[in-house]
Amino acid sequence: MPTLVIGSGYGGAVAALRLTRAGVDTHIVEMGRAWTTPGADGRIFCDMLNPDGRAYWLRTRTAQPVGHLLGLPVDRGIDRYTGVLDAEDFPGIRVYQGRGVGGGSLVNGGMAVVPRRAYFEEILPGVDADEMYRTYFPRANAGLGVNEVDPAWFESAECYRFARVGRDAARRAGFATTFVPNVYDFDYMEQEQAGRVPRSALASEVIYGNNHGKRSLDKTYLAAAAATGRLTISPLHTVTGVAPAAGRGYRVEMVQTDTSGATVATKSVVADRVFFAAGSVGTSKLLVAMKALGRLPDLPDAVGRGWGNNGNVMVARVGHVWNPTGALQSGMPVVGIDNWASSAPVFAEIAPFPAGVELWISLYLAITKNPNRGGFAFDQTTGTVGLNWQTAQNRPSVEAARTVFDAVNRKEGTVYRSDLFGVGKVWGDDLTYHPLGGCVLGQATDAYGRLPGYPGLYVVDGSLIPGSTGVNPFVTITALAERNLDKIIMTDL
Ligand code: FAE
Repeated sequence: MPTLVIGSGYGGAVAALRLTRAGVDTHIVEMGRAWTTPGADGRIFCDMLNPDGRAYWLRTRTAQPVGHLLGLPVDRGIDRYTGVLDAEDFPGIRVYQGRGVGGGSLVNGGMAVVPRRAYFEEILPGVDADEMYRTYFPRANAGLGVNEVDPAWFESAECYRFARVGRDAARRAGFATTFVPNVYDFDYMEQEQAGRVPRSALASEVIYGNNHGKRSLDKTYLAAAAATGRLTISPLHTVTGVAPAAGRGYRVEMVQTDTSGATVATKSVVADRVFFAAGSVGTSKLLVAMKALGRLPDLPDAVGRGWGNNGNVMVARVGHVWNPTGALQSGMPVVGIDNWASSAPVFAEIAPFPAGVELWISLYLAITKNPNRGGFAFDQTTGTVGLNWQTAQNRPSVEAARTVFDAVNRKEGTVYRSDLFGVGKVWGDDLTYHPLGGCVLGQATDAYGRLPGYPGLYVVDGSLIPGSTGVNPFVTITALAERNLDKIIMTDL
């Protein structure tokens, strides 16, 4: 019986590579589709200016992170389809996640950031930081194909005018800025800027997928795992239940859907080992439901707890007419404002606004140190799992971000935009790209992601991280998965 992995994002891809390389036949079950075949327009993914069904997971209307412009809603009707970006709505927050073979790597901005060591030690004190920074962060960066923008090219590239404008304003207000590595191939991007190859990052492609240039997991970890000949992937299969099987192993139940989301079959298999890699929300929802329904009754009470939004908050400033941000903007951010070493820590990426026309908008996604945490709970009446998180819990993030951007505005003589996140709404405080936690390492699991009481069940994704990493999270998720898989393969297999 093969080992089963639920989900094909960072945790799932690392598990698949390390298990198959260790000689273990591995089967990934992934609810989204395999993004390998082009649509009628010849492209696999649609761009941000012309979203269609491929953009969103089972929605009939787009749910854009920046949902307004000049106070008017910008969302539009689309076909209901198993699209690549899920905007999952909970009462206090909208959580964006990738859906498809490759998980979040299909839709994210590719920013590959190793967390500050002191903060990593603070959030995961039980993990040997020496080992992480010596072995596993470098291994993750190599496996992910991380590269850096050429600083000289950056200074002259038309597509990074917005980033230079944002950087210079931050510096004038006294803040440090830093280049941020990325998994997008910068050689390819230079060719895009020069007009020699089809454009992707420079054609408003990012959160609905990139047709070129991006080293998403299907091109890195998952491709390497497939090359072993030991990996099987079942896309458009959603796991709905996991419980001990009669005899040994675990029975895993799933539904197969078509691209309209309709069920075409229900299936169940028995696996000796199951790795939960459905992401912070997906893994937490499954485990909380299994505990509440008495299918995995001995799971620790810590399952479902310790969820956070990585302190995400978005904000934008109005630029000066004489200092344009550029009609052509790369979808991949490469500069961050680093004010972490302050009493209100902020690490803010200078984000593109790739509308294709000049808008003088400086947009930021701030990562802050928000101590508030939410939790998942099973609702007996609906039979679903909800997330207890109130928008007001994001206030510390807004306050921290305000210290930075008030200072920038003061220095520049500029103001916030209040037309992008709603009418008269300055802060994008009710959405996150970085769900973390819900099955925290060393609390809901042992020190390596094993679920106590259930030998052969493991958690391997962002749900292990207690709500915050202080930077964009996928390098941390990948490195931690590498560490845990090393241990699990050595001692359990
Ligand atoms: P994830 O990548 O979400 O993978 C989970 C997989 O499991 C998905 O493919 C799901 O479809 C699948 N799944 C869920 N439930 C089930 C089920 N029941 N049955 C079968 N399959 C299931 O999890 N992070 C960065 O570090 N840098 C960035 O620049 C960045 N930008 C982002 C931009 C956007 C728009 C978004 C949405 C995220 C961004 N992130 C970024 C966050 C990053 O993508 C995220 O932390 C990781 O993808 C999480 O990795 P996991 O392995 O935890």
